[in-house]
Amino acid sequence: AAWERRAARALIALEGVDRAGKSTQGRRLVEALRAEGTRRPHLLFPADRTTEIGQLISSYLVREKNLEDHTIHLLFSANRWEHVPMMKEKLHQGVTIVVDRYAFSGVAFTSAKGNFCLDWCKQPDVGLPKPDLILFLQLSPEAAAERGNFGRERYETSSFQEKVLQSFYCLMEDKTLNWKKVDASKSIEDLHREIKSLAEETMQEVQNKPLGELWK
Ligand code: ADP
Ligand code: 2DT
Ligand code: MG
Repeated sequence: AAWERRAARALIALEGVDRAGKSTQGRRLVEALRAEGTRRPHLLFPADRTTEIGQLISSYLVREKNLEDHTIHLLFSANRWEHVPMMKEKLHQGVTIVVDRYAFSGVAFTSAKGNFCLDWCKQPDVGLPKPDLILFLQLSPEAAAERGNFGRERYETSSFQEKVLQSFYCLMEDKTLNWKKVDASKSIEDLHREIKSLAEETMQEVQNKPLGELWK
């Protein structure tokens, strides 16, 4: 239908090290888009801890459960795939989706463990809906560690986060993806304004464009 083609929809991913402000900005962005009349913008946490797979992931992150490194990697990917039918449906209806972390976190965290090649890490997520915009919230691991609640979960050490950051830099070299780096040391409000304007620009640009497939 004509309205479907006219509808501005975008898939926007927020990435960055722990405590960079992804969840804060994801909530703010969706609220702002909604207030401006964008149809039902949707916020999704692909480390969604509510599904059965998500509960396994959650117990791993809080150190209740140990899982072998390949296994947890595949579970994170499965947790994204289980949302794909819903994501496609919403995007086709013209609904913008903001994802708080995506396949890039999957690859960055697992490859930071060492003994994993980037290519192996990417394979399970090949073909996922391709984000129209990936916002990278850039913050030094030292600055991140000074923010609230750091250090409670698995992966939350400055040395590991430093490796994660290096993996993200490798992924950002892929120019087939629309990465935009933003300075996450700014105030919540300033960062929000910047992110909102980048999101709106993208929503305009992707009108009428088909949804792409990630890493394909
Ligand atoms: P993430 O989802 O990236 O881990 P959060 O959005 O949960 O990060 O934010 C982590 C902590 O840092 C929270 O306590 C939040 O209030 C705070 N915070 C978020 N953005 C900023 C900012 N721009 N400046 C200072 N503190 C921030
Ligand atoms: P948050 O609740 O702060 O987002 O923490 N992770 C996440 C992975 O290792 N692989 C993934 O695919 C994803 C999405 C990052 C979730 C933690 O899980 C890590 C931090
Ligand atoms: Mg978060």
